[in-house]
Amino acid sequence: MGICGKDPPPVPPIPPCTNENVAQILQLSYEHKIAPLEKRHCYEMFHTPPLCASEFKAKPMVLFLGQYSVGKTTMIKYLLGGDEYPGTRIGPEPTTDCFVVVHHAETPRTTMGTSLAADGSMPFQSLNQFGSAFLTHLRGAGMPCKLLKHLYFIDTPGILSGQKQTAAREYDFASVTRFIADKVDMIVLLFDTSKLDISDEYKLVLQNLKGNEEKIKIVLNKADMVDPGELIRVRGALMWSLSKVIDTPEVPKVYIGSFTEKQSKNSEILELFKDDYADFFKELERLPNQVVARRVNDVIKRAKSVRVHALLMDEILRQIGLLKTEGRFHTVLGDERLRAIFVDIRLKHRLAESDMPNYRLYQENALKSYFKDWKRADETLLLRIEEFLMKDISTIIEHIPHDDPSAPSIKKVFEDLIQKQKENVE
Ligand SMILES: Nc1nc2c(ncn2[C@@H]2O[C@H](COP(=O)(O)OP(=O)(O)O)[C@@H](O)[C@H]2O)c(=O)[nH]1
Ligand SMILES: [Mg+2]
Repeated sequence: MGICGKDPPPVPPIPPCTNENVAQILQLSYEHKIAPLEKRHCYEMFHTPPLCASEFKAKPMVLFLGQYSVGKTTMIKYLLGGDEYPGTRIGPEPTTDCFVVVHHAETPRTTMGTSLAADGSMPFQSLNQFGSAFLTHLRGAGMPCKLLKHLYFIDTPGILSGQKQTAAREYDFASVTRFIADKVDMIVLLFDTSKLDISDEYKLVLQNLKGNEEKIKIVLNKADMVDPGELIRVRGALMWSLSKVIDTPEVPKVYIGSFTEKQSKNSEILELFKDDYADFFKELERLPNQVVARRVNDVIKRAKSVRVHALLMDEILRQIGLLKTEGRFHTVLGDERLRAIFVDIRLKHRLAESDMPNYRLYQENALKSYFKDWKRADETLLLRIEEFLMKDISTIIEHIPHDDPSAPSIKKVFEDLIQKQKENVE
């Protein structure tokens, strides 16, 4: 029985895992073995809302980030075979002031943020947490494009240039970006050959991509604007300034390109980028094949974090004791005690530093939370999450399919794109 009274409801039988039902088994395991612990310990208040069913089935998502006018919208248009998504605005001035989810639809249409975030068939319900100030800056753009049968593209408002202009926005741009970055499968970071400086807001956004470094693809765009010799120097300069902001063991690959049809008549330039184009397309092509593995990975990360969260809350409450007054909470959540609790839990459960939540953020959220909702751990629920991490997950990983049935179809889309490019040059 749990430490705190009633036993939780039993886990209903979960069917055996096969190559065909991995996503469904993952979802069932999450709903019955992880989500109940999240609910018990108000995980949402400290981290992110529970995963919803549509997220387990979702197609891979690609997020485009970069300063104003770096060519994000133009690049999406290019990848869609030259078709603009409904409501597209391209230009040298700040154009896209919205996050736009570009998705497949039989006929071109646009949807408001509130409808998009309410649509149970799409994986965007969790965006509701950012409230109406954000939802008015969110749109859906549907169109009948083959590539969109396999992927979602997310276009974003330009990152502000210069210093400390974030206050100009009505919502917290960096938090929204961090949240979306956690959910997506690839993050395309665009840089402009003529404007390499990384603004304060861009730095904040890059710092917020922590933990998602492996999803990042860097594109040095508008390469047609500088001469080929200069490009190498520009690429070096970009890699140098990025290495100071993004913390990765290897210097990330920088794809050089110009994803617009305007310049493709110039065969010399095309010749220069053609390997980068092909490599970049290959990365996109691989996404549907990797999507199940990535969802499994996300759920493992989340399960570990939920477990640590439960252990922390339990220890804090143990130290508070029976007299649960506001004053006691503030004492135990003060730096002296809380830091010691973090160290204790980490050592006792043999966790790495990176397994622990961000200390300051944790403390901040803890002090903002409703103390009356805090609960001690429930042994049964903790055992379930441990069973998931120690046992279930290895069976799930064993059954991750390696060949996506849609692979030939997405491959064809990119072959056509490369062919079209060649014809443009000839
Ligand atoms: N020369 C050149 N211009 C580009 C390229 N990509 C985009 N542009 C231009 O840059 C401007 C801004 O593009 P846009 O896609 O609206 O940028 P966004 O704000 O990042 O979405 C437009 O005038 C585009 O035509 C490129 O590769 N080369
Ligand atoms: Mg744009």
